[in-house]
Amino acid sequence: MTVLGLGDMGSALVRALLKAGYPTTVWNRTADKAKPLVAEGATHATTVAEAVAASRLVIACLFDYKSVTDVLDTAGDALTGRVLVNLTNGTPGQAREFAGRYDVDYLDGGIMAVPPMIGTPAAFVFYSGSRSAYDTNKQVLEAFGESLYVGTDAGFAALHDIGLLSGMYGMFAGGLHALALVTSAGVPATTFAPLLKRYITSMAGYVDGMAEQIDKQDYTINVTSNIAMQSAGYANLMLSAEEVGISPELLAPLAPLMARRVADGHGHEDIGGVVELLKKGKK
Ligand code: FVH
Repeated sequence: MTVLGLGDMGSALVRALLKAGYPTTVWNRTADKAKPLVAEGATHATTVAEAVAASRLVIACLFDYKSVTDVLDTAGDALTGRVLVNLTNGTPGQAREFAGRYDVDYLDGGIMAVPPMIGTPAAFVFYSGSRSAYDTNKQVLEAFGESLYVGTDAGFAALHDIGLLSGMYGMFAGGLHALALVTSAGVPATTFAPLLKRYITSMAGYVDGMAEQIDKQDYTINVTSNIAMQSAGYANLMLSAEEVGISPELLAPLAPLMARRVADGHGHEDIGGVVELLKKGKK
């Protein structure tokens, strides 16, 4: 196997391959980063072309798509006929455009783990693009964690990755707002954190009901708390932020969306209907 990119994630991928017993050739722009991996059994290539030529399966894990093309454009003909798995974070559009750039069997990937999780059961990775590239290399790829193939559209791994990251950052936004609120009133963050985790975990279960509403475009099913009530309660989140003197900017955008659903006559429905407003695009 060849791994291009030995940042935190690339190095973790190499260690997982070595641990699983796969001979691995590595390349990185800053060559020094290869040293500890060579000490652990990897082979260092001094050029991208040499690294690519060393293996049929080439894995890229670099900073962004521009760095991937900067690197692979120097490989020349060495790439022709290889399987290229790109685990660099990007948008679905970037993945689709990139898929046709080189004469390779292309698989795009989205890693749902941080480096210390690689190679543990907690890690999973989305793949999309060439089905044959996935089927042939699934066993190797599972050295990183569970592999989930999400379709032949090369953009789908990034779509799923960005979807999950959107959920995560939404949770972080709410959590950061909550911690700013309570700590500004003198409650230690460490005292509040277990309560925050408990409540967020129990509320996560409502995603299933929302998903059913969204697929059926019917926000009158699975209603546990109607949006008119939630909209009025949400106004208190904004007022409380003002009272303690913290910025409401992380949570403020949801307030007018909820109010619009209520004003449009959907007050008896669930909050899932906000998705209908988002799908209309930017106002
Ligand atoms: N680390 C994480 O928690 C996340 C988890 C989910 C997936 N992401 C994505 O993985 C990609 C790599 O992330 P990383 O953590 O390895 O990132 P860095 O440690 O910053 O390493 C970046 C590597 O990219 C090389 N590089 C940057 N620009 C160029 C360039 N123009 N030409 C060649 N190489 C370039 C850099 O090389 P160097 O600075 O060591 O010379 C590193 O090898 C990323 O898409 C995450 O979003 C990680």
